[in-house]
Amino acid sequence: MKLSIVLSTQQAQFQAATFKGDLETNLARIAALGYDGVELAIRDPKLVDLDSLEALVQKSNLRVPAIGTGQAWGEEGLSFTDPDLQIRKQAIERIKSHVPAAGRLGAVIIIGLIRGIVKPGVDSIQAMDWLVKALRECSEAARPHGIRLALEPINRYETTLINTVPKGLELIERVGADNFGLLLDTFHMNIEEPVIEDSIRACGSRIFHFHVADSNRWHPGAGHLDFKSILTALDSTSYQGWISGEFIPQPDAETAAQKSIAFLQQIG
Ligand code: LER
Ligand code: MN
Repeated sequence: MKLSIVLSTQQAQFQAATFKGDLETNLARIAALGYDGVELAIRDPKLVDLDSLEALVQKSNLRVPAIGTGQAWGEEGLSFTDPDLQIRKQAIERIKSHVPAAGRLGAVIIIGLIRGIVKPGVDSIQAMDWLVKALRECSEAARPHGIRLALEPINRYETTLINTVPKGLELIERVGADNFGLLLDTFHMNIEEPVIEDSIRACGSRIFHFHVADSNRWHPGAGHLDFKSILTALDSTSYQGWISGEFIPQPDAETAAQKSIAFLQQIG
C-alpha cells in the first residue's frame, strides 16, 4: 500500500487539506511519519518555483502521486462550466499549466471543483457540453507528456455536476480519452454511492487516484466506514496507485496523519 497525504502549497480555505503552512517543515513531518508520498494542492503553478519544490520533495524522499487543482475554484472562481467564456478559457488554461509540473513529478492532475457547478440560469445539458469539451481539450494537452487526469465525483452539497461514480463513468465514455479517469474519495462515496464497494468494482481500471477520509471526514478509523472491506474491493480492481489521506486535521494535522497511517497499515 503506497500512502500519501494532502499538503497545500498555498494558504487555502479548504478544510480537509490536512497539512498547510511551511512546505519544508511539513514535508519533513510527513516523511517522518512514514508516508511514501505527498499530494500537493497547487492553486496556480505560476505561484510555485518548480525547481525548489522538486528539490524539497526529493530531499524529503517523498513522491508526488497527484496534484490537486480545486483552489482555482475555491479562491478564484475559475471553472469549466461558468457561463462566462473567458472564465471557462482561464480554467482550461490553468489545468493545462499544471502539465509541466505533473510531468516532472510524475503526478496525476486532479479535476475536482474546477469543473464548477450548474450556475443559475445555465441549462444542465449546456454545462455538461462545456465540461466534456474542456476535459477533451485538457486530456489532449496532457497525453503527449504521459500525464493522466482524474475527475473526482464530489457530493451534492459541494457541486451539482458529477456526484456519483455512475455519472463519472458516463462522463468517461463521452470524453473518450484513455488518459482520463476517476479519483474516488471515500468521504463523497459514503454520501452518494448505494454500496461503496460495488462502485469501486464498477470503476475497475479507471480508478486513477484514491482519497481516504472517514464518514465524518476525520482520519480513517475515526468514523464508521469499513475500510477493510473498501480496500479489499479496491485491491480486486488491481489498482496499483496511491491511497491518499485527505481529511480534517483534528485534533491537529500530525496526530491525524499518524493515526491514519497506523490504522491503514494495521488493516492493510
Ligand atoms: C477534493 O479532493 C475534495 O474532495 C472536495 O471535497 C473539494 O471540495
Ligand atoms: Mn477528495
